[in-house]
Amino acid sequence: MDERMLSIASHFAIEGEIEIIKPLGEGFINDTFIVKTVGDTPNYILQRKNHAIFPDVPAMMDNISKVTAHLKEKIAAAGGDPRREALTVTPTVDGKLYWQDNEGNYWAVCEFIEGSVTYDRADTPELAYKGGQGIGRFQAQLADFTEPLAETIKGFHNIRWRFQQWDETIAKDPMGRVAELKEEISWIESRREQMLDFWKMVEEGVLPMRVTHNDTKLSNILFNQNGDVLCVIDLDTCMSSTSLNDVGDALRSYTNTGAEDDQDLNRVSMDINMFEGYIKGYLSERKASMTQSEIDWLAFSGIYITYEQVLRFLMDYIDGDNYYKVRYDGHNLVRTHAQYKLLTSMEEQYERMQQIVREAVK
Ligand code: GN1
Ligand code: MG
Repeated sequence: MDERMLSIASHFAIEGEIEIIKPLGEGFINDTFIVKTVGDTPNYILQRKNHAIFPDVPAMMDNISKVTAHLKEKIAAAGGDPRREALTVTPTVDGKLYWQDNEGNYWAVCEFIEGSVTYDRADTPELAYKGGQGIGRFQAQLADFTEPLAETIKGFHNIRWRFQQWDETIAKDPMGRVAELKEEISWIESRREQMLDFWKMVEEGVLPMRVTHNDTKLSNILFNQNGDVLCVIDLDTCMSSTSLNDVGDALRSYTNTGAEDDQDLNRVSMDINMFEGYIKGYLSERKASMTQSEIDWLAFSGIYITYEQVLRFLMDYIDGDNYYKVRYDGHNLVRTHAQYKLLTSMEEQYERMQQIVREAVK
């Protein structure tokens, strides 16, 4: 086994004897490993947290620790299993939430939840319903969480801040790519005011701030063998924001008939049945505590976050692929095109989306 990985893992309060450490999954940001132990002791997830993207990893781990403690209280009170339905952070042997190696990398560990299933794509509206229920419940469980949370990534879903980064990146044009991207850039510019108008409602308090997850794509949800949501994972971006961001990001992922980086745009569109499933599942947990403004803008949230994702992929392409991990040259541009196709499909179906929300809240 990789001696270096073993030595990193040895700094954490891991029960039992380590059998193997292997890479896991395809996160775009962190490096993730599974740590298997011999016999009945738990297995673990070991992650190198991307310090370039999360400038204050200690503050991020502190957020995660507080949020999971709160979730565990709620789960226990409802008769659930706190160790399976919320993440359990495994501290270092000296009680810290992370360990820093001599190259400055930050590492963190949590328990692996056995018998859980993840999906990369939603195949049925029932799965979308369950996913919506899962995030709705997550937000509801955190509704009375009042401690301040650190902002782990500045302006994460704040389009005003994203435009500032965007304008700077376009002006710099470090790879000389701007000239050949006239059409793609016009996709962003033509919707700038509309998106700023939406964000203004967050800035002015028309849309309330809540504790949100901010990265609610399908693969960040663990399901159990019965197909119910077990646990919401990847809490790195848990902060306060509008609850609509969590719905929007989930819609971007659950409703897509193609892949996020599909090369065949004919495969990409928004499946309205998945939309309906997700919205109904979400409302089943959250309807009672939503404001009218949140309900009114629920359908638009999918458009907002998908637009933001087009901007982020395109901006990273222009910048020279420094943020997202890419598997091939031009990967971020392929992602841009695929997400733009999804955006236009949502825009075309927006009226029907609004109608579904209106009927579901009746
Ligand atoms: C990233 O961390 P991961 O791979 O779950 C990104 C999300 C994007 C997503 C696109 C911290 O998610 O915002 O929507 O890729 N996370 C961060 O798949 O930037
Ligand atoms: Mg993430």
